[in-house]
Amino acid sequence: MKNLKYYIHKIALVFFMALIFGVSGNINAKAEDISNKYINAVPIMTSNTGPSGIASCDDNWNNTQAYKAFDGVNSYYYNSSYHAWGTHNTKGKLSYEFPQKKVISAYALDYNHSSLTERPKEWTFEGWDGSKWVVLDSRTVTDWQDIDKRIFEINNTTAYTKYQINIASNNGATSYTVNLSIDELELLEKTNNSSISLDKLSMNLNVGESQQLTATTTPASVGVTWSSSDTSVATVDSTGKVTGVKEGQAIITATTADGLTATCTATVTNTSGTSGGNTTPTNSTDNTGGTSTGTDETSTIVNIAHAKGDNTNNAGGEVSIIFHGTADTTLSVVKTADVKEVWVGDKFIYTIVVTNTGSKTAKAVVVNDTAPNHIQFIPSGITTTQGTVDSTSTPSNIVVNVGDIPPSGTVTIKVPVNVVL
Ligand SMILES: [Ca+2]
Repeated sequence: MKNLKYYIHKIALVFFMALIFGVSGNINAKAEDISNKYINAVPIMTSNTGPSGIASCDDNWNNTQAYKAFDGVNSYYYNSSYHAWGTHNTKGKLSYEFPQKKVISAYALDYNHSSLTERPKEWTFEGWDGSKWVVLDSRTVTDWQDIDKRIFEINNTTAYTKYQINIASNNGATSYTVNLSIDELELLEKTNNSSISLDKLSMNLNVGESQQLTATTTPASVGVTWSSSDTSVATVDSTGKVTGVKEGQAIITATTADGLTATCTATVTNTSGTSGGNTTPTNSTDNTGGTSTGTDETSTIVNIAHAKGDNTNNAGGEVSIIFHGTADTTLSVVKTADVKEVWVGDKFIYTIVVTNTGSKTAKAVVVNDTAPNHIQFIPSGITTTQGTVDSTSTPSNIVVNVGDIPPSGTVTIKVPVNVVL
């Protein structure tokens, strides 16, 4: 019966919408599909603190704790258990705190058969800015339907860690054990807030060998499709499993439904092991050349980082420092590697130490480092004792906004890298 009722409700809703569009003419002939525009940012909660974040409220009845409005079940009572947040009061506050800031662009209240008089009538939706609640939305709803999911879009572009619905009144219940309830509350992110990354920037595999690539997406449920730039070298299946076909290099691309991509370079070698060779990064004292000195078997990696401030010269590695007319302080850059010799597939760390050797503060110093052959930076792993990694950083070029460096001041930046063929 429940399914039939739901089906009839859906038909009625579709008909109602068709009627609205018929009356309003062709201006909005196509309804916006809101369900694809947003995704619930709250995980299915199994307690007030698990699996992540914190559900809380100002008051609840024993069996209708705060997290039950986030437990993925849009019913008050289902399968012999309570699945809604509820309080005896006719007003109340229900909140969810994320582990990190999120831009919530809409929220949804979802009910399935529960009492209409227990549902919120007047409320505000709020975000916690660290010192006070900021009202993001105000509503009055008196026409709740038996099965009803309402999505409220809000014009919010600020990231908050904590959001709450602050309900001032219900739709009339006063004599129940629970007079105010929420079957399910969703905090919705725009799906175009999505991102994708892969667990490997590069991989090496023999002909016939397979390795798994794993994509991490935000939101977590964004669908991923996989492709190879050269399926005669390496193929990839629908789960991200890469298989070597013949010697060579192919770019494996993971693409989200929104069209965002992340790539991994797959290098396929023969099982004989004669190809590949080694590469040697040098420390700064060896930074005398910029060209490959080896054959296919070996070569030397020379990498020079540069630092420049608004009022400084452009300094790099062991190269001589060039003065410009307006420069009034000097920087030095010393770059070292934590290894002397590497093989394809290795990881190691470059350390860049920028020192102000002049007598005035170097202003707005930016460190720039372009990857040489065989090196892929790992921007997400970069650490700096001062400043931040610029968001434009890529595996082939990193930018660190160090900021001001006083005379004799030093900044140390550590850059993890992958060695690729
Ligand atoms: Ca629920």
